[in-house]
Parts: sequence; structure tokens; C-alpha cells
Amino acid sequence: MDGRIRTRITVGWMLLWTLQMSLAVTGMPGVIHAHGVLIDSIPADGAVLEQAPQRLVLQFNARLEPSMTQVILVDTQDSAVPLELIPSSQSNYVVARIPPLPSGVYTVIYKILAADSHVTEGALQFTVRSH
Ligand SMILES: [Cu+2]
Repeated sequence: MDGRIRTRITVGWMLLWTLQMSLAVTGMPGVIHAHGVLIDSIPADGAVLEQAPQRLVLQFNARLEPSMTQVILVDTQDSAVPLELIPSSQSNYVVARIPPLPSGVYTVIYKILAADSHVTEGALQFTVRSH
């Protein structure tokens, strides 16, 4: 193959790759192909609630691979319950159903796979103080 043609093809591939990367990074505002970091949650970490929450919402800074998401709720007796995940229309959110909870301190442990192919694990805690 003529060397000039080979060069043109290589340059073409490089341009295409650069374009794809820039689209991937800029295509989803606020959501980048970064390390999956929790940026917000409902309930918030450390929240004290008068009523038990019915849903858990975790917001990350990166697109997630939902099939790899795991969320567990641990109560004060250290009994762990995997939470049922609810599909979310936003790729950087995790939504889970919380079963009815008596008063107590609860720990949410989550494990996610972000678009950068890294797994992130973390935890947050909330207290239910219903009367
Ligand atoms: Cu990463």
C-alpha cells in the first residue's frame, strides 16, 4: 500500500478517535467517564429521619454499569438486606426500594462499576427516629 495512503488512514483513525473521546467526555453534561464518586444521596449521609425512607437515591459523577450495582442495608443487629434496585432513566443514579424500617441506625453499603471500568465501594448511614 502506498505510504501516503497509509498515513492518511492513520491520521483519519486518530481524528476519529479524538472526536469519539471528546464526544464521550462532553456528550453527557455533568456526567463524565470518570472514577465513580458519590456526589449526593437521599437520605443524606448522617441524616436523622422522623419517618423511614421508602427509597434510596444515590447520585454519582459518572455513568454506571447498572448490572454490576449492589446495594445492601445493614441494621443495628448487623443483619444485611440486599435492596431491590429500581431502574433509573439517568445512567449516573442508583435507586433502590427500602423495606419498612423500625427506628434505628442503618448503614447503606454500595458497590458500583463506573464507565471507566473501576469498581467503587462506599457506605453511608442514616437514623430513623419514628415516634
Ligand atoms: Cu476509575
